[in-house]
Amino acid sequence: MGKPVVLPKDVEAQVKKKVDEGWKNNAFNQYVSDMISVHRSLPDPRDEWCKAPGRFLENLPETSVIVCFHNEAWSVLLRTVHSILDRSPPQYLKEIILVDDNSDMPHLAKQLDDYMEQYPKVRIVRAPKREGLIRARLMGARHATAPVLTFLDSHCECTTGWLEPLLTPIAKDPLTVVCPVIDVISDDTFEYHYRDSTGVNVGGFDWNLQFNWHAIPSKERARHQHPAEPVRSPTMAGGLFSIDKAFFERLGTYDSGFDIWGGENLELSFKTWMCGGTLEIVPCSHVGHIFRKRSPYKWRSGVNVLKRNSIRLAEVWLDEYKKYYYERIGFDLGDFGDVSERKRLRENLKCKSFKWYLDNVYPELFVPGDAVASGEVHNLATGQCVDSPAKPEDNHKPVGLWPCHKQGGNQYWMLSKEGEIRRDEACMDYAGSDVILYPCHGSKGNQYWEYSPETNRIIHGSSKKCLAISQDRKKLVMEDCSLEEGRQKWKFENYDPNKKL
Ligand code: LR7
Ligand code: MN
Repeated sequence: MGKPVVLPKDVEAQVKKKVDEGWKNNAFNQYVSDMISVHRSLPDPRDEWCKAPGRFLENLPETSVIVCFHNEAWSVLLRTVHSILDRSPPQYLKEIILVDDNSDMPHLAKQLDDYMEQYPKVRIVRAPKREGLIRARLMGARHATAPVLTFLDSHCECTTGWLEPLLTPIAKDPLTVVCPVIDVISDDTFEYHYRDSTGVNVGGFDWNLQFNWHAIPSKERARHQHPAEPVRSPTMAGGLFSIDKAFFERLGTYDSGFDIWGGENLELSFKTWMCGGTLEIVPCSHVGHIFRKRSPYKWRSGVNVLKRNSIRLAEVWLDEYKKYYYERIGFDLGDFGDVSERKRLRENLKCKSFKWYLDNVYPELFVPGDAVASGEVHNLATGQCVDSPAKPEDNHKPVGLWPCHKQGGNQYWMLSKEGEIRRDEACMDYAGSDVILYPCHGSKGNQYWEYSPETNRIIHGSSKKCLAISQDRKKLVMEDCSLEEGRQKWKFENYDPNKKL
């Protein structure tokens, strides 16, 4: 039933060795997975709303489920396959295509062929050389014979009723691309975690072209009567979705120049929206996924694969907005190959502009060009600057100080029209103690700041206190405002009052 397996702390040395080995090879606890049935039962995570009779269409189109893997653990791969076989209405499951992306773990060769022989719906195709997950998926798609493609990672578990809610929106409108809710399977205990539909998030991205999750915007929420209805999402996580095969092909599938991992999820998201489709997350469909803290397999050596994929993506789909990504990689584009064919594809499809996408599909995204001020935030009395790497792990931590260095980087801040001081999705936030970074929430409150280039003060909106450097000059503090106090005087670079709301 998806309950955790917790190993005792004092396992004998031989077991400990196996546990460590499992972690090393897979970046999850393979030892624990091997203890659990490959047919394990799971709780039914759906809202009652989803179970009402007639909620989903009957006579849905068939789907080919494509699962790519490179060196997946035996029990984990089998549990993925069995959860599909055990929990999909047979009339909708045409086949499962396992694409072996040139694995070298011995259990994935003949042993896998022999095992799967008893399941006529399972087909195995093998890449003669390592392709990476994007071209492996394309290989799977070429072998697929059903009108709908469903992609899953090789460490997933489908729950009761997962498939009908995915196929229904596609049956109604084949330009709809749908994703299930992705539940977390613990990488350590294999516990299955899930929440009801009120916890559903939608996908976004930042200007590093990294995918992220958000609360459902209020405007989207207002379109719905019930939280379990499909919600529009600007982007998808990438691994788990269904798409009409003809639509996937019309969109030019993926850029086959994408190597190994990454970027393809944003490519498909952007072009789905920009070229006439809709992307939705379907709260009635739950599929579990093992989230890992590191990638266990080899990437290419000597090339930054993800960066190269992202540049190809930016070149083809981002129009004038690509500069924001390029700024973040120091305009070091390197050799990203030929994208002329992908550009032609976009032209032939007559897709809308990226500006249209931002204005209509993802208006919540902060566009750096709209900032009222940008650059360093310089303390006039001390020559120190507000400084933080602003990485996700810096969220909830105090913002630092460092001598101003004029190199941007950790000292590059933007003042948004809405009065946020931010770097990408991290905002300066004051709730009464330290000035910290916090994911931007867009609701002003503790993230609202007023900068005046005349008084050089930065006044916090809700507390009316002034941003200052402490007496010992070591940290940022909030103080009662005083016009004389140099420690409260700041200069925000590149201030442009015309950009104010
Ligand atoms: O070279 C490779 N060949 C492969 O066949 C590398 C990987 N793979 C397989 C791999 O075995 C796995 O089944 O491809 C699948 C995805 O690889 P993961 O599990 O290492 O990726 P991930 O889960 O960390 O990454 C997410 O982002 C990727 C970007 O390219 C893909 O879109 C993944 O499918 C995607 N996973 C999800 O969306 C699940 C939810 C994660 C989140 C958020
Ligand atoms: Mn994965």
